Amino acid sequence: MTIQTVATTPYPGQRPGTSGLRKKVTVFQQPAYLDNFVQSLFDTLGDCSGKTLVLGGDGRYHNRAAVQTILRLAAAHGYARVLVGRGGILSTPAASCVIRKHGASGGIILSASHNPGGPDGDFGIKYNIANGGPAPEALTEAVWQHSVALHRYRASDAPDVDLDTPGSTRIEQMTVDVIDPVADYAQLMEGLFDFAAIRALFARGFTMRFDAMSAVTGPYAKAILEGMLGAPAGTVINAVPLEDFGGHHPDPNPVNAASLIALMAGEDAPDFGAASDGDGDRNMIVGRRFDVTPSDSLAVLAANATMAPGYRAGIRGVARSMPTSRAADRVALALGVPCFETPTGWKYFGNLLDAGKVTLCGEESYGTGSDHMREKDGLWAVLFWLNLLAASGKSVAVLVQEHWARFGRNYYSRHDYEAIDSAAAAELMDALRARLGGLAGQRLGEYTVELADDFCYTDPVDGSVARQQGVRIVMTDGSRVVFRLSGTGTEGATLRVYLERYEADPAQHHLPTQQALAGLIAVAEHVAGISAYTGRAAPSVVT
Ligand code: G16
Repeated sequence: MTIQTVATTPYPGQRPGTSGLRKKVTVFQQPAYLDNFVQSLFDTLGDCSGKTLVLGGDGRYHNRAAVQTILRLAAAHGYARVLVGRGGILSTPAASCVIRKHGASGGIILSASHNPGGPDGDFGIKYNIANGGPAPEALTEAVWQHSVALHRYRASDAPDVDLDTPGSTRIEQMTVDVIDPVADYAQLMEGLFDFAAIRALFARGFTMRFDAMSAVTGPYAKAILEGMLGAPAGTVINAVPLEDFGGHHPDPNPVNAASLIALMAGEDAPDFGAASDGDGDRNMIVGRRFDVTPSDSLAVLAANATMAPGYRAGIRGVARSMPTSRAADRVALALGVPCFETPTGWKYFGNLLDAGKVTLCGEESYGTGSDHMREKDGLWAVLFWLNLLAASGKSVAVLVQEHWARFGRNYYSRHDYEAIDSAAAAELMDALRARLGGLAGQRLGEYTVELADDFCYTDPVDGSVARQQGVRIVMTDGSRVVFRLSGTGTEGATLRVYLERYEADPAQHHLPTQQALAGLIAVAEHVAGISAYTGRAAPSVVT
């Protein structure tokens, strides 16, 4: 076993996006592609000697090979200890939990989240810092800048480590501890929620279906829902993580989790349905014949947080990404706590959480979380809902309808135009930006524009500035249309159009969402010329 210095050639495209570096598996399989990126990361981090690193991924194709590569590089950079999940598995929230609990200096998570897996699918790598959260943009940009001039990497030539047997081994001077990927996370959940009340709910015959989509959450959901909480066996479906997710697109929304939605719409629907994504940080909540939008989920959790033991003292504030509906803003106002609007990307919540300014955060992209860690957390959101259902004795539908009656309803939808031509997408955004200055005061359909800008965020904690984070057109009645390009896709560009309309009158809360938003959908097309630029008559995904 010796440490080798290996000459390498830089890859130009190693720039992390919204959440780490995501590329096709075949890109990651190129010679030294992963070695280069990890070397750039370690060079950027500086002295790693004596430190602890957490390592794991969502189990997708290439996960195991990548874990072995990273272990060999970590050993060559002086890490004292690496905690790796058994089988190379750690969900994103579990990795965040383990980093914090064991005082690690950071962690590497191998995942392309909700993107499809398998040999022709996507792979990804992201680095989380000592607070357990995604690396800030300053760090990921520095890694990328370093990668373009990289000419060598250093790695041990040690053989593969046995990832399937818990216990300790060594590579060079570094200890590799293979740990149970579920235990620390399950313990954290037990401290936040009223497990006794949820157990009693299941004991009374409450029924649930949790779709793990053949991705990483299966073992966590089985252990917690069926093991600790006594839900009947079979409550968790698609529970075994598969390298290709069994062909599922592990993106928990009504389009990709269509079978769960169909089950929940049926006559014999369970009381509660939920799904999670590839790496376990997203969640979808479904009641019997009642889908909950992620934006509403955040608002309902915020309004009822004190029902859960971990939040009994109340919440300090709420944060949501800019395109997420403003439903949570109304709750924050009523509670007398601040509501922060951040750019898309969980990394922007980190400073607010660390500074104690917010307790709950959420995004329209099926992500919800709190200060219990620094990632969004799919199963946590499901357990929070179970806690509310157990404590209130109400159904999902009643909880949300009562919420609307009190705060008003924010009708909300996202229209995605996936895999469109990148140049056309950039032109659309440029043309839109060029129009912004003249839009305020203009009448668009039944709406009048109050504000039109390209969202710019100044972090209230460290003063860092993030520009061009999405074009928003806000109407005088609070309705909004937001346009931005996705930072997580791997094929061409994806245009996201976010539509929101506020309705205070409970008599108007029953409309089908797309019907309620029809006027704004027309405004979006009129303002941005979507079909002309993209060549698409309709979005590819509507959620
Ligand atoms: C990531 C980020 C989220 C973001 C989502 C969608 O989620 O962590 O903050 O909302 O991507 O980003 P975009 O609209 O740029 O595609 P995940 O679950 O993919 O890690």
